[in-house]
Amino acid sequence: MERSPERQSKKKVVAVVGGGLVGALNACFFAKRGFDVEVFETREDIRQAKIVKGRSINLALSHRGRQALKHVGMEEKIVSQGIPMHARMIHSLSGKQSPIPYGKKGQVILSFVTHRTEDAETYPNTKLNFDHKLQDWSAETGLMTFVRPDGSTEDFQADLIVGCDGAFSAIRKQFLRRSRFNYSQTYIPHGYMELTMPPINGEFAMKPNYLHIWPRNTFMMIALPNMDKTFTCTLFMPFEEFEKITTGDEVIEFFQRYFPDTIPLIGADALRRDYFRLPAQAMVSVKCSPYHIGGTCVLMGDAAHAVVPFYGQGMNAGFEDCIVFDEIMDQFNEDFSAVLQEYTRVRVPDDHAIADLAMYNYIEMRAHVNSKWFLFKKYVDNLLHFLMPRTIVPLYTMVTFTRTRYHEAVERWHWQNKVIHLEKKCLFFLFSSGSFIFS
Ligand code: FAD
Ligand code: EGU
Repeated sequence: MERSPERQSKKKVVAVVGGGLVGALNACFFAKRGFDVEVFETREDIRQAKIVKGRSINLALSHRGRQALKHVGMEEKIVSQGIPMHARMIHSLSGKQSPIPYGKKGQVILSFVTHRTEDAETYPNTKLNFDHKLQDWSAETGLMTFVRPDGSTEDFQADLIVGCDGAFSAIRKQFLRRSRFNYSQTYIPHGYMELTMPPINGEFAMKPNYLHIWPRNTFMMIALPNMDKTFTCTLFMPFEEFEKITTGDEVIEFFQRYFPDTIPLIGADALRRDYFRLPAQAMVSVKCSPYHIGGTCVLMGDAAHAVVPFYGQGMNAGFEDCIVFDEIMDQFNEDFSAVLQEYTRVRVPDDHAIADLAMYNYIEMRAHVNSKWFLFKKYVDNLLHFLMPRTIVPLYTMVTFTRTRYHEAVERWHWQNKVIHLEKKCLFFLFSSGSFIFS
């Protein structure tokens, strides 16, 4: 069956491939502009599914993501379904908990659970096509072929194809065949595993309005609160170490050694069982450019830039992609070839910057970040900001609580580090020459 874009409306047809977080939001942006939007998603419609398969991780939503939701009038709805976190809670090995605020009052990040594709359907000019897996497409004609669960295929043609199909993008495969397309992907040696911490006597097992962190160099655990009073704990460690643990007793021994305070909270029996339920998951960093082919296809979200999760920015960056694209649509009057070219020009440096930052933070955390070091670093960050609020703004503040372009945040960070370094030198000089003079 072939569906053609000739409809009553003369508006162009936009096909969004991938109905994940970024695809669903993007559909709203295009629908708001009045395009005919078709979303194609491999998975079945989760509203009808009996069991929701796979993992539904909770994510930290911060300023960039919220701004994007605001553009399509969804900020309030999503925010009301999330839990605000105004500080990190650092768990030391001894079980001591120390909070470090993110910033001023009102500077919070939100913990919320994903899977909101259905929100896109509030627009009448948007159609959701679940059970549609993109198999192949042509950059020349814009013709896409989808496979249905029964094995049949379906073709579709659109004026614009928006590839939001995640880190292993099928849309991106066609880019790879072309000349002058840059591409790199890196798997990090760490994997992650999710464990649930249930409520105790109907209440959160730990303080809810925090991002709980157990920094142990190579091993790290993070916990985010859920609306049902559980926490989702994410354990990060090298695959090698995951594989070393093969029995329930070894799981307990491992937790006893590194995360003893969590054993009674997760429950020893649950730990023994859940550790072996799913294998550890891999994390990949993908960078590429350009993001477009002519005036017919553009990549956004993880399809364009998968980042490792060590800045909590993957989804936020993908949501910001949608705003940036939308702004360029205004500037270039919805002329796709001009818009796509400009989008690549503007967005590549920023997405590459956040990919690099996230990787840098991964390397730094695994190298020497234990709870003392983490507390010390954030304390110094916040102190310098307090002393010189205009000169020194912590990097995470620029990344998490502003829409400063990612590449500018990095430049500013380098500059600030030079200033700090210079001040340290001056202080040292004053101190040492002073003690020399007075000695
Ligand atoms: P995805 O969410 O991967 O969606 C892609 C969609 O495309 C899927 O629904 C898939 O079924 C569909 N699809 C794939 N192939 C096809 C095909 N051939 N045809 C049709 N459909 C297809 N980000 C944050 O901002 N904050 C966080 O706290 C955070 N924490 C994270 C923690 C972990 C452990 C990980 C791994 C990531 C984290 N991220 C976080 C990153 C975030 O999950 C991703 O950046 C985000 O999900 C990307 O959204 P997306 O829509 O681009 O891709
Ligand atoms: C990792 C996995 C603390 C959810 C980076 C901070 C993260 C999240 C930090 C995950 C960390 C790390 C920042 C936020 C956030 C911190 C941040 C990381 C949410 C530099 C569900 N990171 N994350 N930085 O500052 O800017 O608190 O899985 F441990 S939110 Cl790794 Cl702000």
